[in-house]
Amino acid sequence: MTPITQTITPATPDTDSEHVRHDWALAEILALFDTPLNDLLFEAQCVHRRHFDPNTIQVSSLLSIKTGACPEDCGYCPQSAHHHTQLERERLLSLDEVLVAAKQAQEQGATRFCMGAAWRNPSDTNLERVVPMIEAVKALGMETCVTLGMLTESQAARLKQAGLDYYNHNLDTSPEFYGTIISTRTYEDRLVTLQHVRDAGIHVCAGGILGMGETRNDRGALLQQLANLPSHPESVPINNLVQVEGTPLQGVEALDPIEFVRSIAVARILMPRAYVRLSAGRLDMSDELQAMCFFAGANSIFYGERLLTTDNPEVNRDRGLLKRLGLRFAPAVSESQPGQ
Ligand code: SAM
Ligand code: DTB
Ligand code: SF4
Repeated sequence: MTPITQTITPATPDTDSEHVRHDWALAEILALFDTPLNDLLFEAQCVHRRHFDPNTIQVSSLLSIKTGACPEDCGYCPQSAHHHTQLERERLLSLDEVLVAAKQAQEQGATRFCMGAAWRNPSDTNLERVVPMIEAVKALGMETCVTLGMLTESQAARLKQAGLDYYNHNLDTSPEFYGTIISTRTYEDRLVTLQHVRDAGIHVCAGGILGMGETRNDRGALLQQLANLPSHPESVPINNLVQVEGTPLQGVEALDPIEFVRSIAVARILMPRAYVRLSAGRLDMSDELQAMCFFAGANSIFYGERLLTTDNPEVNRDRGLLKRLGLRFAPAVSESQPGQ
């Protein structure tokens, strides 16, 4: 099948003042959620086409560089020391181990390599051990992303100096629902870390998790928080909760898949220039559901058989799916597009 290569010409000029807002009211967002699905998808697809090639998907691979025994109590997370999961804790991987994984991801077609550590925050010593990993992965020609927990201003500056492209730090849910999921750090702590990352000039990757038992208002309020940041995150991962035995959220009622699609569409409309990533949870999604998410404006995925500690679809399944949908892997953004 030949993928469509033509990008639709913008119907209106693509200026910030016209399309990119930072003053969304919750009522406006809930009105979008309430829109008949066909209308919502049509609007999201129009917004998407004004800002992106609709047939290209950004592809990132993940590696857990330090697994388990995390002091935080995030209710969804298998890596929290507060929960009794089957996970083996592991020390920080060596530079060689990281490079082997990055090269393999690159050979499979990933253009960004994301390294995650189960830390509340990195110590300065640990940060210096991650710096050579960032430098080495970058030297392969891949974009780099790390997620290490909370950062100070000087740590963010150090990561920028190391050449880091993206820092992932999620808001996870609405400010109102947050306290029922995590007690060991505040929403404000997360916003401060995002500010340090932004101020250091590192691209921000920030999103959340759906399907944790939150209401539609909470989903809307999460997207409102993200869209009303001083600048939109360049990357917005929308995770569907991966339920892991031994975590407090194991057994929570799964989210209606159509509501998940609606959430993607609303994220696309609120943050027109952001890469919206269909993140954790794809393993349990049908090809048709994923296709709807792409139509709703998701244009990025985690690719590779492992997320951090749980499984992701096999690369052959993903390759087959993208081929059937006529979607192409995007080259590294730095090669193809000006900064957002
Ligand atoms: N410890 C760092 C932190 O929390 O910022 C970095 C790693 S942490 C695992 C990164 C993100 O993974 C979390 O913020 C959360 O959004 C997501 N995550 C963790 N467990 C998940 C699960 N079971 N299902 C979906 N997303 C999950
Ligand atoms: C994000 O939003 N999702 C990724 C990444 N950022 C670090 C992590 C998903 C983790 C899913 C559960 C696991 O594999 O441990
Ligand atoms: Fe620790 Fe991050 Fe998991 Fe929370 S999400 S328990 S901070 S690894």
